[in-house]
Amino acid sequence: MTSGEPVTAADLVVVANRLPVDYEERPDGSVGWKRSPGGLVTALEPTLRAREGAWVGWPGVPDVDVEPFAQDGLSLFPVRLSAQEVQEYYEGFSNATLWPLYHDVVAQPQFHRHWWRAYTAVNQRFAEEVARVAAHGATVWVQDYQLQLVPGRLRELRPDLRIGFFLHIPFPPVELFRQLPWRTRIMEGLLGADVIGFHTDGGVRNFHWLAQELAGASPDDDPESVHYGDRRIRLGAFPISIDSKHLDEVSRASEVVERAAQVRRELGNPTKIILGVDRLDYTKGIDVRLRAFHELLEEERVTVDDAVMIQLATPSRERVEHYRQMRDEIELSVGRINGEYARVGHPAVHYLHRSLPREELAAFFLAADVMLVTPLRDGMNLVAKEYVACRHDDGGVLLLSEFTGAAIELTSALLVNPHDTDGVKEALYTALTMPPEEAAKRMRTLRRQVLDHDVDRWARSFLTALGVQVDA
Ligand code: GDG
Repeated sequence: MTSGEPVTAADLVVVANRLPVDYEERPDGSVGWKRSPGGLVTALEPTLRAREGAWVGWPGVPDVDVEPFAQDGLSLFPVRLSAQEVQEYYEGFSNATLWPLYHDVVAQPQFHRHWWRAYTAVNQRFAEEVARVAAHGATVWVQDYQLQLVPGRLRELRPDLRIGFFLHIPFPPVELFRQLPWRTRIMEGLLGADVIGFHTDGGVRNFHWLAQELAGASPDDDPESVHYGDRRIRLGAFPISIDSKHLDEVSRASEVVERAAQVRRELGNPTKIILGVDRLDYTKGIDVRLRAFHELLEEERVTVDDAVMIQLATPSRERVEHYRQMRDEIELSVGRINGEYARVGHPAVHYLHRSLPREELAAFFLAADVMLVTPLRDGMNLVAKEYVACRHDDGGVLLLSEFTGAAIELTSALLVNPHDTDGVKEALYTALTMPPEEAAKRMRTLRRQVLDHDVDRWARSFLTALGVQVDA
């Protein structure tokens, strides 16, 4: 137990690397908070507000001391990180060690002891802050790979808490995880939780094996549980989703429908619009789809009058070296394709390296005849689900990598192996030439899945497993 009584009556505490708001220093010198409306906030907000909810996280800017504050009935507790910690714990260990390792080593993970030390120190700080704010017997829900040591540290500080952990990225195959010099410490950290959630059964299986192999956990009659010390820990697949009904409504708004038609006109009314929307990340396989499109143009199976491609790439992790390199490579490919196949006023690939407002994104989804989602590895991939939610007209074809969590649910998409360039190319051609009746049939099936399984259902099922009473 930490010294002293908890400073709040918070009985449900979410812990994530980032707060749901970003600290902002404006050009005129004033400071304030900007909402960063991720799916997680949307999913958890109602439950957090209905209870005495709190959120612990980093405000997104280094070296600022911010007092806890309340916003719309939710208590926010900022955790301070120095610029060096951001570099070593966040950009280093989280994004240049764990991220590539957990995504099947699609880039080489870097192992540095000083990054690990920063990761442990920051995880300890998060755990201490939660221990300070959580009410006696409260439920704590820890999010994602940046905070895997928090459950263990927190249990030492506050054995009275009920602790859940959810991993938003894949939990890797056994042989890959075993490369990590600090593998046992990570497993012990995670095993501090009462419920550990993954997107897929594959993650559960990998974890189940490693918990026994590395941390000495023992199996239970239930294949989704392990025993560790005197506790029984529940493991489970909880595939995350989106606010499907809301997005469906957004995409039906007349401004969005009109904007989608305008996008098509602005592109010169091509027969087909092909779309990719991603954070600019080497796991997303943006190069894979550019190659497939390039080859179809080369083979003269499509022309720029038949099909144009739009690639929206949201800037991401620009200080990490792998990301800088990949951006250069993608921009080189786009330049090359346009150099060879564009006509003046008619680029083959329209490439935007920026973030767009949600309504604009919905209009692009609605305009796109073919949506390309080709990650080499992805925990879930929400973009695929967002595309489906926007197609209230049952139009459009989703081409989806088998290596996404989403592929397990969205089986009526055209599933592809992103490592197989010929396969992706043929699937893209199939998508471009698919009879509308077949496309609509597939889309109707996809929509049933996405509309029934929304993010609210995800949050409820996890919290119920954790023993939280969730109102109907
Ligand atoms: C991680 C896991 C898992 C993108 N561009 C813009 C924009 N976006 C939004 C999308 C979508 C989100 O960003 C990206 O979510 P993803 O799921 O596709 O990917 P990650 O960021 O890698 O997320 C992933 C997820 O966590 C949840 O557990 O699915 O596997 O890697 O919502 O729409 N949003 C706006 N403008 C843009 O330009 N407004």
